[in-house]
Amino acid sequence: MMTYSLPHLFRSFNISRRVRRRLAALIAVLFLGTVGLGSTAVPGFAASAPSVRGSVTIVDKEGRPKSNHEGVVVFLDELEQGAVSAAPSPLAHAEIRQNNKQFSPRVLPILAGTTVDFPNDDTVHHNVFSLSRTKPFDLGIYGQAVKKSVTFDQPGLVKIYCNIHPNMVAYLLVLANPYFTVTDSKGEFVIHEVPLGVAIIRAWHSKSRQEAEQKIHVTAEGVRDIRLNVSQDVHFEIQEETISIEHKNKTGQDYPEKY
Ligand SMILES: [Cu+2]
Repeated sequence: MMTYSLPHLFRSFNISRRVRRRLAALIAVLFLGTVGLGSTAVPGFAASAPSVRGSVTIVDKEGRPKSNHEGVVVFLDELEQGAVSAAPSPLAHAEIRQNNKQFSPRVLPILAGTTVDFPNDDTVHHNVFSLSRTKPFDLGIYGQAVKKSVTFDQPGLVKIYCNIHPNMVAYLLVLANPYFTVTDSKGEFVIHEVPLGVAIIRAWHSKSRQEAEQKIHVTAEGVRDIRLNVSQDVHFEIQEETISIEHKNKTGQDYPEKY
């Protein structure tokens, strides 16, 4: 149905989310006006789907809050049946660049089915690879301005390395639905236009072995006025652990001392 789709109709145009929402609200008003329902909510018709917002506090091993809380992936899981099929389709391409001998971004959530491009911005060569169960691949050695791509069909974590530079690491989280985001430096997040119903919200941090999770019930209760957005507040605290990024190269050997 049209439950969450209105704002997405405008996604293909190059206009901001705020403008899209305004347009969606306006069209919903027109729709309600046309059929003469006034302010009565139509069952299953949440013109402006609710958002889930909240914050993540990253604490160090002593329990002290860190100064920067960015890079935590927050996503919805275990959605009710039908919610995922109503979800918008994925971005065709995402990107992890090789820049200054680092991957950028270092943490990237994507929807399963998305193709990720790996352009090399550096003057040195890189060899991007992964031995992950989710998606093993080896892009071979390539130099500046070359871009290679991989499509990730299966949900799961993909740790990505460079076979030449052992300090290069990226974490790609391939997710089964598009309801995900990454925290900003304050640890704040918002997942827009989420489906109604019960779901699990999870927070994943590369420096914690355990995902934080919480059950939420997204409701449209009180969404009589379609300009209103119901939002839920969720707070997580994640404690960092010592997780070594040490790993073998793509053939299972140690990296040479000099590289
Ligand atoms: Cu490299």
